[in-house]
Amino acid sequence: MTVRVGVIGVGVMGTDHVRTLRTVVSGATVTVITDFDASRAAAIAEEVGARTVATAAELIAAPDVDAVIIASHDSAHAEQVSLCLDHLKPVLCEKPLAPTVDECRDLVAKEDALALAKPLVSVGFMRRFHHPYVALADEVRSGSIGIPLLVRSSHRNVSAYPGGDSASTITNSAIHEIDITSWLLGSPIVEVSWYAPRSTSYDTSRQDPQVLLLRTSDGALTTVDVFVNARYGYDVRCEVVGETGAVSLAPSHVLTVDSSLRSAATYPEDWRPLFADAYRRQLQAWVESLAADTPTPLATARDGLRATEVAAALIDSMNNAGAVTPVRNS
Ligand code: ISE
Repeated sequence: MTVRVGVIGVGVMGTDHVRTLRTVVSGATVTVITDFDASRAAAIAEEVGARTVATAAELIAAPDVDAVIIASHDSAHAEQVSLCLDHLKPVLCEKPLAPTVDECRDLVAKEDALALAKPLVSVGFMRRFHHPYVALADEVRSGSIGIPLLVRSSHRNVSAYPGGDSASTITNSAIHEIDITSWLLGSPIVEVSWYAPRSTSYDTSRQDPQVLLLRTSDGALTTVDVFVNARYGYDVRCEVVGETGAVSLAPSHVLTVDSSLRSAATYPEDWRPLFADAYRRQLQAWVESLAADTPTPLATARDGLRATEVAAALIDSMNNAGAVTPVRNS
């Protein structure tokens, strides 16, 4: 069976998903595309032999769409996922599931009320499919570094999307660190606090960088620095420090150039080269689960809700002078 996929939103990520499905994922074909920019939708549709429709609602209802990918603006996710649930269509929604806890809670409740044998909603926390993170998690679970005590993570982008603010740094970028921290440690985040150094002059629309402290229920403490206008390159770091050792991701370099008595590392400009294989593996796993009618191996709507609950606690802390803030679970 070939899974016929409709893609909502063909900006940076949606276009990447369309091309990944077309070139390196088996068992799926992109049949329908929509974007608020009709010419952008038409160009990518022509590239892969898909058709376009004017709205997300039309795409979700289309008879030649078996499953939907949502890569639209974060603020549109909740409404579009909800429509997929109305039509009983499996959906892979890019992170965050939605920027607010209320929206995520409603989606989880709506999916639960359908009482289906398998969830329809998957969330694109693709780092769970990134081989180095999987190896890091395996090493931690093997016990080789003893009980984990500290995690030190960094998330750096070259420049932020226009139109964001300090809260969207958390709901759009740091949300990856939130999900991967509890996934790596196998322990939920129960308490957070937010800190700010002097802010970069390159972006006056938000506090940047931000420093986040995440305490998991196992007692480990994670520090995250998230800097979305770091200029020098796309860079993700993670080290887990345990009682008897430490383990960390290899650097995010795509190249190291040795020349003229110097060694220079080259960073990617954004996350796509670094996580290309993770996106491929995530899409392949999703398509295979749909074809085999087995439960999604991706993050679920409830995982999306948990991450947004932590993001909400961080935003509360940000608005309360960095107060230590418990994570409220729905
Ligand atoms: C973007 O949406 C992503 O998902 C990237 O992985 C992340 O690094 C970036 O900060 C986000 O804006």
